[in-house]
Amino acid sequence: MSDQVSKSLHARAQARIPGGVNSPVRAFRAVGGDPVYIARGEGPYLYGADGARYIDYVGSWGPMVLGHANPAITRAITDAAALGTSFGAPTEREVLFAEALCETVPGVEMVRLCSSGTEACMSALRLARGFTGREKIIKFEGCYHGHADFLLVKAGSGLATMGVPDSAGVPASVAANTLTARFNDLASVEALFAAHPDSVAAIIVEPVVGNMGCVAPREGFLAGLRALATRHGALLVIDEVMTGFRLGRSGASGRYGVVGDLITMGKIVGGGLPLAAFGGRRDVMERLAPLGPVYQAGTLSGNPVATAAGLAMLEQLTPGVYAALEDIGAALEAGFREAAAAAKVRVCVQRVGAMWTLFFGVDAVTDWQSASASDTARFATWHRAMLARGVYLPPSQYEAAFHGVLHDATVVAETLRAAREAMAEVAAR
Ligand code: HOZ
Repeated sequence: MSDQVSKSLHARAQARIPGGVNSPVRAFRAVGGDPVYIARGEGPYLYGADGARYIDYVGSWGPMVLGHANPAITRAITDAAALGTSFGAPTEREVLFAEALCETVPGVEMVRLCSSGTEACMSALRLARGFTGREKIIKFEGCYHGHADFLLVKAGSGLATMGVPDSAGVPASVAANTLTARFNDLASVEALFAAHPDSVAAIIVEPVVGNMGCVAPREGFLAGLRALATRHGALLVIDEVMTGFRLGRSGASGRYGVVGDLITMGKIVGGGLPLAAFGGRRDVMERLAPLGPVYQAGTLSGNPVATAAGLAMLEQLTPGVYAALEDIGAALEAGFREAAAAAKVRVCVQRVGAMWTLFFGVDAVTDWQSASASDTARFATWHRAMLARGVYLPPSQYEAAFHGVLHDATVVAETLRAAREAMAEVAAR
């Protein structure tokens, strides 16, 4: 598909926006070619600026579990916007939203709304530091929790994609308080606690990693983190920005039966608008200003239009949605495996519910070491071959793909037809 409109828009964008994009992974640098400029979305489809239709497996990097332009969400947004778009003062919808999150997400007794996953993680960790009086944070290599300075250490997502896991501009003194462990390796976490006694405020973890591609926790890993955090007087912060309301109504916490002290949420909770949240234990949350000394704020936090979209999203997330997501995921997974086997392409298909990744050239991915061994050149060929056949995948080996409930049998069949041809193209390279 040659998209001259996108090409020309991208040339103009690059003159005025660094790299032509407002978030680095959108630039398609890891897969070659120009990004597709999107004119509109409808259900499981995106339509490019030149009118071409794509089956969308990026889903705005997670939120579009009900598809694009969901009628109830669109109605809620327009109704709310007609009453005013921002007040910087409390509204009833914030209360309803907070109540809904507390009723649904394990461990959430109180919640504070903000506007992005970055803010949610940054604020939750400030709170953890304020609550414990400790400074160090343990994160996992290849995990990504937004772009706050102290979290850009051995980070996944766009940093892993560009091969620069640490960012310039982060003071060494700030990064020094971030300790990194190996995902799925409890011994590496224990070693950090042993080396830094009484100084770790929190462990933060993506319970199912999406930011090095999709990587599931080993049996017992999350429970082990829970036990280690408790034993060492640190808080467990579960980053459910990607997994929240995707891996079930109660997120990964519910799916794996682990309760964090703090939980961060974003993406799906906002119904596609800028809304995120962090919440957890009442005694911890009560340390936030104005009740406590830990400051956190935002003009657009709890925005009336965003909470309207979020509530309209949450109302539609029934058990039937999750059953459908699981069935669609299973069909895609089986089809991708068959396509790879038929073309004799070495690939490992990893999926948890409605998030998945095809890692090329490896047999299993359990942590950043194994993820980074994958064949990114083959991934790039696969990406381009799928895009040429109208299937829009995340433009990086190190980003999970997401399907929604509207990726029905017809859409899956079309995807798998493209996959069989694309795998043959990968094999031929
Ligand atoms: N951080 C997002 C993926 N892990 C990418 C956001 C974007 O580029 O829109």
